[in-house]
Amino acid sequence: MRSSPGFCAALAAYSVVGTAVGQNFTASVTLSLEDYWSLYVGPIEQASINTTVEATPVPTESLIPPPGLYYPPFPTGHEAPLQAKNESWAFPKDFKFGVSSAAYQVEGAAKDEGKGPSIWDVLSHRVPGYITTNETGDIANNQYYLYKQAVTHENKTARKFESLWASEVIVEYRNFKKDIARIAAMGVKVYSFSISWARIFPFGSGQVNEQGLAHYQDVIDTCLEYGVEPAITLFHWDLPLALQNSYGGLLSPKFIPDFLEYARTIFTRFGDKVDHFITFNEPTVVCGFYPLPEGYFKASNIPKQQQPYYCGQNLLIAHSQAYHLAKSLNLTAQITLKLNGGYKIPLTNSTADLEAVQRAWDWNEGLWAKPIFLDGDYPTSVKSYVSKFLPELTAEQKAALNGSADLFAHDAYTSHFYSAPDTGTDACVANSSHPLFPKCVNETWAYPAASGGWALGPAADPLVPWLHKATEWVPALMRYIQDTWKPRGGILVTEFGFAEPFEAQKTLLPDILLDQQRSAYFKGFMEGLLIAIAEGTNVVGALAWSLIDNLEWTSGNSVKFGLQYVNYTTQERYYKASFFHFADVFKKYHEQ
Ligand code: PNW
Repeated sequence: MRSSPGFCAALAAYSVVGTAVGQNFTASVTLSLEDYWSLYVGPIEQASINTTVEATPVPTESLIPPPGLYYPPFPTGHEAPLQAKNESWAFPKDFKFGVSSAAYQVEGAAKDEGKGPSIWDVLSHRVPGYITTNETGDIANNQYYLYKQAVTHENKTARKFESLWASEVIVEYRNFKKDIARIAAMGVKVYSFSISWARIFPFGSGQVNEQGLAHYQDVIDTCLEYGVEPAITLFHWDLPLALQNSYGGLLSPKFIPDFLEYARTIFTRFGDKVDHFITFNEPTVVCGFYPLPEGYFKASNIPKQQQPYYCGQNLLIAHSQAYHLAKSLNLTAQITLKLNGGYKIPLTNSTADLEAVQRAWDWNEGLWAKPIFLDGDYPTSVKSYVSKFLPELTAEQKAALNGSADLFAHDAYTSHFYSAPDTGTDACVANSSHPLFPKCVNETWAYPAASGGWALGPAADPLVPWLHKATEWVPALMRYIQDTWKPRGGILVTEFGFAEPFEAQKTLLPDILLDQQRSAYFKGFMEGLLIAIAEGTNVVGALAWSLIDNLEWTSGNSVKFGLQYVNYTTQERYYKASFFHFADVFKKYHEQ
């Protein structure tokens, strides 16, 4: 379809869809990448820094640890404490201790160096209120240009912090912006980030954009230079727009070969330098974005209620094929996908609520985990619904799915209570107009009125209603995953984090940086993992969300998940107290 080699000049024939609700027309036109941007997205904001920064160091002052928590922090074992260091706790030597981010949330440079538009460029620019603050990822943290820090040198003044906060050598940190150096400075071992598919294939498939590949090559090399392991997610929701417009994106099986070609490109270029590839981030969430808002993308005739499951089946098949592709290319990296969800607690001891808990596992984790880790097929309750409309998975597809993950990667933020619908599960399952259909479970974070109606833990920011600190349930969650899906490579917690309440409303830097609730969350969560490990669960790593404040999808910048604050005027980064506390527990309990 495209004729010329350079992307600026590349032309493509695309089906154009109406941009207003009710305006459905189709026409075939020939568009340059520039035209494609103008038609579907419009003008893109530019950051003031729009070339990759040169090295300048970051100040030592930014590495001074915060005062203690209002309760004892992890003791070293040397003080005379009320709480001794727990000698039966340890993170194994090769534990993956890291921080995470995702391309659209941090990169900015939305239209630079040959990148094509993704569906998130449209959602942010064209769909009023889809991001409640009407912000965009045009500039975000400008990480596309600010990731880099050249080789640093030892600084004597900084050395006094060495035993406290840095594992190797503390370097000079005069520059506030360089993301990878700041990861290394905290003694963090892994940086988990995602690649923007539309930077590699501006139209999702077809010709490769070498500039995009060169960028990630340098990000990976910079990580390695700093002793930080890159862990790469191929797809963290920013689908190339052209794939949505030409065939409905993940709703179509045409998605599978395109994803595979993208995966092949990444595996061949970077496979020798990366130990962990994650194919998809949170299938439950990304498939839950379907149906997309009407009028902005190619319309689909798949019933809205069924769209998440069409997406799901294509995603599963694409994942399993990418897994086997990686193996056929002799990659030594571990390959998996990231699921999400918490421990599921029955609201009451009734049989109906216990059944609801099982349904909740089946519909949230099981529909991905059972085929991949157990037997190639959906849980019974899911299958009895999806078999009404989806093509049955073939024997070959099931065989490819079964065993297609080297470890269980899980985004394990919180936990919830589950109960059966008031009308009973069967009545809901039989009624597609029931508001809880097809999952047919109630979810809440509050104990029943008979138990006082308390929240199961302190609430995060009110704009993140799904999130409470429920870290007491972490050992149970880890145990459940291990016992149920028996992952051969153990469990990697790929995201966990907390939106400090009202943080976005704070204006004074010292107040922003002392994020007490997030610190308590990380302390509790890491304790939960230590307990799980001590009890014999194979937890192999923990990657905190997030490296940095970033664009929180539909909430924009109105909620903050960062371990670092970002001043969006200057793009300066500052460590929050929670980052120190997160690093502290690892230092004290990591086996040397
Ligand atoms: C993750 N839930 O999404 C995403 O991977 C990140 O990109 C995002 O910024 C982060 O969590 C914080 O929201 C989730 O409803 C979305 O349980 C929803 C849920 C969990 C994770």
